[in-house]
This record gives sequence, structure tokens and C-alpha cells, in this order.
Amino acid sequence: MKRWSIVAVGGLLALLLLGSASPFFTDVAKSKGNEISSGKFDIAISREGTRYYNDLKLFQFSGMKPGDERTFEFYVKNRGDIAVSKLILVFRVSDREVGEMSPAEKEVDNTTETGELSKCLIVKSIEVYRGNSSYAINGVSGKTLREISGEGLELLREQLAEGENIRVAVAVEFSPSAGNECQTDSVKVDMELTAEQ
Ligand SMILES: [Ca+2]
Ligand SMILES: [Ca+2]
Repeated sequence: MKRWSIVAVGGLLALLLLGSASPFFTDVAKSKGNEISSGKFDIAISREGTRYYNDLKLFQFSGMKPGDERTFEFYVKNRGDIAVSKLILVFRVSDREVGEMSPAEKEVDNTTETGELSKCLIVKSIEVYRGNSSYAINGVSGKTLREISGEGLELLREQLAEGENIRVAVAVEFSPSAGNECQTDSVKVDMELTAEQ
């Protein structure tokens, strides 16, 4: 009796070992190297049209006085490999008071933290140059920077193909009728360009 039981245990062990050593009923089919990729969608800006950046300071105008006019320009390039059909420019202004108010400013300005300059800066024009042609963005001329702040301005009339660029010129005038509340104020102008396929 003792011999049989040993044999039986040995047989079970052998089966268990066999079971763990060779997996039954497995199957593997492989498929490697499949890929879905998206095209590159990328716009960038430049001051002079040679070197392009994703983030770039474009201008700083100091010491302006009523009647002064300034123009700043920038290029926008489609650096990707998908055509851009919409290019939206948004200005975002934030006004500050800079340093001590002059006595004349104090008389008419009771907001000591917030500046007034963006209300005194008039957009004369926003022109888009593309190849040999140019066009003006409608609905901005005569508005103040404050008024167009946050508004989405469409810059394109036709798709901007891969590698193509446009030049944008923004002319701004310090309103000749600006009041003393705009003295020694400063306005930070952020611009955001959003491209859509
Ligand atoms: Ca103020
Ligand atoms: Ca002021």
C-alpha cells in the first residue's frame, strides 16, 4: 500500500510540472510597426521675416504724446505641413499707472492703480500683406485699443499654405484729444494668434 501511494504522488507532481512548464492553448499573432500620424500644425511669428518664434516681443514704444503715431509689424508663417484656413489675432491689453501721477493727471484721474492709456490709443489700420497684394482688416479703424481688446480678428482671406507667410502692420495713434488722465500711463499689449485647420 505504501508503494502505491508514493507512485500516485509522484505522478501528480509530474503532471503539475508539465502543466507549468508548457502553456497549452496559447496563441500569439503579432502586428508591429503600424502607425497613425497627424500632420504638423504650427505657426510662428517673426519681426523681420527671417527667424521665427512661438513667443516673441514685438515692440516697445515709450514717451508717446497726443498726436504721435506708431506702426509695428510682424510676420506669421505656417511652419507646419497642413494648410491654415483661419488665423485669429486677439489683442489683450492691461493698463497700468506708472510712477507718481502728475498734478494735472491727479485732477482728472481717480483710479490710482489702473491706467487709461489703451482708451487713448486709436487703431488707425491693420493691414495684411501677402505676396504682392494687401488688404485691410475691416471694423477696427478708429476704435481704441481698449475697444478691440479681446476681439478675435480674422487675418486670412485665403488659406495659408505650408511654408507661406503674411506680414501684418498695425498702425496706432495716440489720440490728439487724449486727456491728462493718460499721462505717464503704460499699457501692456499681449497678442495671441490662433490658427485653425
Ligand atoms: Ca487711472
Ligand atoms: Ca492715468
